[in-house]
Amino acid sequence: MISQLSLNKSKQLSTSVSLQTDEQGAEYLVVEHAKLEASFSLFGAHLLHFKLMGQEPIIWLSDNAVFNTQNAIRGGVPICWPWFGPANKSLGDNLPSHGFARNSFWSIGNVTELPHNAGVEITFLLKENEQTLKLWPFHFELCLTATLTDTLKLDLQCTNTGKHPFAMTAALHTYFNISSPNQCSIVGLGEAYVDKLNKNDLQVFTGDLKISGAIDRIYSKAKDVIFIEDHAFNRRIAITNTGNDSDVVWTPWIAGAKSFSDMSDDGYLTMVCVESTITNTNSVKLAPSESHHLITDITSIPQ
Ligand code: TA6
Repeated sequence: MISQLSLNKSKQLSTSVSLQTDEQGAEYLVVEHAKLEASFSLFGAHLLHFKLMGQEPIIWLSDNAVFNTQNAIRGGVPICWPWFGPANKSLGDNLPSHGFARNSFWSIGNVTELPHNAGVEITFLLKENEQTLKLWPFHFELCLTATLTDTLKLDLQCTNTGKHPFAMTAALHTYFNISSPNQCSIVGLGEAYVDKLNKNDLQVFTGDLKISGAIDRIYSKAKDVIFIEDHAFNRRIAITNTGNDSDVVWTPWIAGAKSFSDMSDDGYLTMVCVESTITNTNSVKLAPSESHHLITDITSIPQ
């Protein structure tokens, strides 16, 4: 399933879900179900793999991904929280890009086999600890609920468990597996975007997005479903994002792929990120005991 890893089963958690460990003792959840296969790293509650039987994987993972439980894993669905992109300078220097959730050890909440053999639902939990409090002085609980059926739904619930309000930005930073850029287009994006590769200029956008070069764009939230149309894989991937204020599209393209040691030089040819994001610091402010859900719901529709 994950060729980059050599795993040993340590515990069967349910009919289709097992806890496995790699040679360094890092823990993974592996799902082997009649309808689907999937895997997660508990480091980051990071979905690494999702594939429906009879289809190409929906989620992309770098051939050169590093599993050292220190750096974020390249590919899958990194959970970027409590900030998206670089940290606010007021928090200090040398803070990790995209927050600390993807570089933290999460615990397993519940593992549930769904009725009628429909799939599985797994929850992962993270709360503040000594390391997170050094980076970000707030008490919180994160609960990622992964519902794996013939669709993939990731729901990140963020709860303020402290006595002080906090603002957050975030991303479910999904790397999608595609046949090749010239066989794909992205349809249904918002009508304006900030172009991070062009002085953060605000651009008006209509029509389908072709993938023919580096892209790093923060789109206004889509009005409805976003589709990745993949003519060579004969499928449309339908992406419904909720609780987000924007959708980000990113591909590093040739130069970017070359710059990442954890991505092969041609890795850009089989991936594109379409992310469910909260990028405006004014969008989500949680008072004590308040919660927010950031969700991405992904379906593959054969054509
Ligand atoms: O979501 C797009 C982005 O913010 C890009 O600017 C690029 O930095 C990408 O995320 C990957 O970030 P990472 O820290 O995972 O290398």
